[in-house]
Amino acid sequence: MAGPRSANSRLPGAASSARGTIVLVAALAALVPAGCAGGQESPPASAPAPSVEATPPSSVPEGAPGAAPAGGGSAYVATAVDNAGRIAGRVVYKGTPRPPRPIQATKDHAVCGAVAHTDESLVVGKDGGVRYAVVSIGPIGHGKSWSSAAQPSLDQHGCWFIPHVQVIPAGATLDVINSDGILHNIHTYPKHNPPANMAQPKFKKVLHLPFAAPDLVRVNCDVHSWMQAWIVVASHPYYAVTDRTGAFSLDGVPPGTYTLTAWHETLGTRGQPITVPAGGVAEATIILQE
Ligand SMILES: [Cu+2]
Repeated sequence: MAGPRSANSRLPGAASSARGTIVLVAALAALVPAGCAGGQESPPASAPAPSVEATPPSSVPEGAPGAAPAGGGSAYVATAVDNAGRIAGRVVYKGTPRPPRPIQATKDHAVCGAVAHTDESLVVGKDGGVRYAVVSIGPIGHGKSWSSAAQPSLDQHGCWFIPHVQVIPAGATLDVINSDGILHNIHTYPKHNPPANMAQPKFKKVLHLPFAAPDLVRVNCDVHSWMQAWIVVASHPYYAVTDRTGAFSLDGVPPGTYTLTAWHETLGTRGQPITVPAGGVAEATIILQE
């Protein structure tokens, strides 16, 4: 059914006037010099003027979430990293963001309406910081190992997916948890992994979803149309999700030059070059716009 979230639920490949607008913006951004595309937001003085590219959310360029590994599919190799550097920066929205839209729970009110939620498809904080952007570098064939993170999970709590956006390693199995004690439904829209569409009744507390291949996966609940999350299945550990200030940090980076890419579900993808000094910090500001 057409829920209140549908307008922002841009299916990969789905045609819409909104997407058309983004395509146009992306095309224009690709034509103008980098300094113009970046508007008034200037990168740190130490950073070179970036060349930029912007693509709609449904497109997956190399280096972005869900892109095939560089080097014709060669696998990432974890090694010791000498003189590792760090990338620190922010993803910033250009323009005046629309106000957060309250979510109207249209069923299961006792559970779904217990806590007020607002739409998370574009969350812009103070100073234009964009939350829930996924920042990564590439191509990179070797580097640090994945940190021994806890088992990745996606919780359904108050008819809300928590977290809204997360990065998991390719080959991981995601625990999908039903904390609500009501019927939910897990419906995934992958490009490189088998899709899932299964009910999760109240007695089924955990479902296990394996993701073998790098991917960018939208997740919906067909019972509650406003529920949406994103899973980035990554081929290497140099990924980060921006916080509510738009900040991110990537550490343990082998010195060198990469493409630094930010992806956001509504604002699309933008890449710019970055050089990480041996044992030092490279700073970057990535500007996204609708
Ligand atoms: Cu649900």
